[in-house]
Amino acid sequence: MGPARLPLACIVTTLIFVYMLVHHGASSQEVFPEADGPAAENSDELWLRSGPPPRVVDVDDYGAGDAGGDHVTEAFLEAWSEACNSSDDRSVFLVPEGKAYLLMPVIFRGPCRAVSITAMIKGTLEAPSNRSVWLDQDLQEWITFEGIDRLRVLGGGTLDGNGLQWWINSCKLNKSMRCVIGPTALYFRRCTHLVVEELEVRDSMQMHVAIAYSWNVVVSKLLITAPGWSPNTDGIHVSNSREVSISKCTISTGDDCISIVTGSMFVRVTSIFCGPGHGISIGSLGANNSWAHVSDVLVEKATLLGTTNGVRIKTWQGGHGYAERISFQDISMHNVTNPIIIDQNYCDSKRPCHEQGSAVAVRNIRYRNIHGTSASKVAVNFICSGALHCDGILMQDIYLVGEGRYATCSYTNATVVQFGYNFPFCSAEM
Ligand SMILES: *[C@@H]1O[C@H](CO)[C@@H](O)[C@H](O)[C@H]1NC(C)=O
Ligand SMILES: *[C@@H]1O[C@H](CO)[C@@H](O)[C@H](O)[C@H]1NC(C)=O
Ligand SMILES: *[C@@H]1O[C@H](CO)[C@@H](O)[C@H](O)[C@H]1NC(C)=O
Ligand SMILES: *[C@@H]1O[C@H](CO)[C@@H](O)[C@H](O)[C@H]1NC(C)=O
Ligand SMILES: *[C@@H]1O[C@H](CO)[C@@H](O)[C@H](O)[C@H]1NC(C)=O
Ligand SMILES: CC(=O)N[C@H]1CO[C@H](CO)[C@@H](O)[C@@H]1O
Repeated sequence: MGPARLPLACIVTTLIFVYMLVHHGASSQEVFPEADGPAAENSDELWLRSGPPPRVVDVDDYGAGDAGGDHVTEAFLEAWSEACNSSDDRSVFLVPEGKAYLLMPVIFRGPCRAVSITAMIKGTLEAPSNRSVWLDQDLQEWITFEGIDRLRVLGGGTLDGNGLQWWINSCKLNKSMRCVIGPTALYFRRCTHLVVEELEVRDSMQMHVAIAYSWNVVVSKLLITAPGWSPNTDGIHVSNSREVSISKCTISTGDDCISIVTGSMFVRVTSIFCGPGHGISIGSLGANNSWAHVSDVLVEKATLLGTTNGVRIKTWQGGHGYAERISFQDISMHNVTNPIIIDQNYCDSKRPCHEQGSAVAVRNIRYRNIHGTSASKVAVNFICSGALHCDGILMQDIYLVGEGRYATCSYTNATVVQFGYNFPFCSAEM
């Protein structure tokens, strides 16, 4: 950049800054209207109001406690049917404390007659370890809640996916194995006004918690754990859902702590501890030339420890659509390999991905107050597509140092605007 163009660049920079301040400052309330307080308050109002006590349906009353094998699952389904279609406004589906139940793949379906249902899981649910249970029937979920309005799932209990057999037979770890999709431990599909809180989900076969085609969702205080080497064990996976709030979760797995993929809008992620794992990801998006979109995501107050990525946006070449208005702020990184990364050339297939003429657009991405240590030299890395450059990346008050060496910023095909004190500083492309 020549000296004559420098003042112009400063003016442009300042204008963009003022624009973004006004834009973000004014809109943060509007942008995330339901995701935080309001949803929870409305729900509590409904559930905690005085009136007749809720109908409590205990799975042990249907023989779950002393049955074996498939009978446990039948008992759970009978109890669910009773709770779901209770003529009382409120019902509780209870899994009592101090017991473990071996539960086969099961779908708890709505719509329900009860106005609101609380699935109170106090005991432990164990998944069968034999993979044939899923593979023989081509199933990809363990416990699913589907098509339910005003469901709360909570209680302090544990869901144990017993995933070891899936991990050691994964084609990711052993190239001679056939690639199969493993089940998700806890799946929510087409749920509205959903609350999921205070549960432990561990050792899932593949993803731990998935939220799909849902609206107005509050997830909090989950403890999600699996070994750092377990393949594809994402913590919380959000797709095709809007107004989702995820807060106060501790996630240690072998893949993304949180992944947010296509069809997701107005997602707020607050106070997350992540590590080990692959960090907090938007994407991947645009695989197989697909159209994808994610917008209005806020990730704030996260701590990442020893993860392979910190905050990441990943898109495949050849895709279409966009990832836009995404903010990452107040994040602390400790020994993270790629603390800040956008990768528009993401490729997770056995065959190499060749260059293509289209890309998922990545624009209006903000990084603010992110500090800590990088395990690799390149702490900030924007690998953008020649087909469609990353547009409107704002960096403000970034401070990332290497473990015992300098950290750098590297970017290609991106427009980066920097404010405040930034280290490493991203200098223009040579
Ligand atoms: C609730 O009742 C409806 C109507 O009888 C029925 O179709 C539905 O399957 C029931 N739901 C459950 C979970 O039993
Ligand atoms: C798993 O289940 C299949 C089919 O039910 C059975 O043939 C196989 O022996 C079981 N494997 C183990 C390790 O129990
Ligand atoms: C990979 O799988 C093959 C059989 O499919 C097995 O013989 C081999 O020991 C496995 N390798 C490792 C490293 O586990
Ligand atoms: C892309 O399509 C191929 C062939 O249909 C399929 O095998 C592969 O799993 C797909 N990849 C993704 C990431 O969906
Ligand atoms: C940092 O991470 C690297 C690789 O992820 C690891 O080898 C190293 O031991 C870690 N350092 C500390 C101080 O934890
Ligand atoms: C470094 C790099 O990959 N730069 C690419 C940016 O995009 C243009 C096309 O717009 C390519 O020609 C460059 O190679």
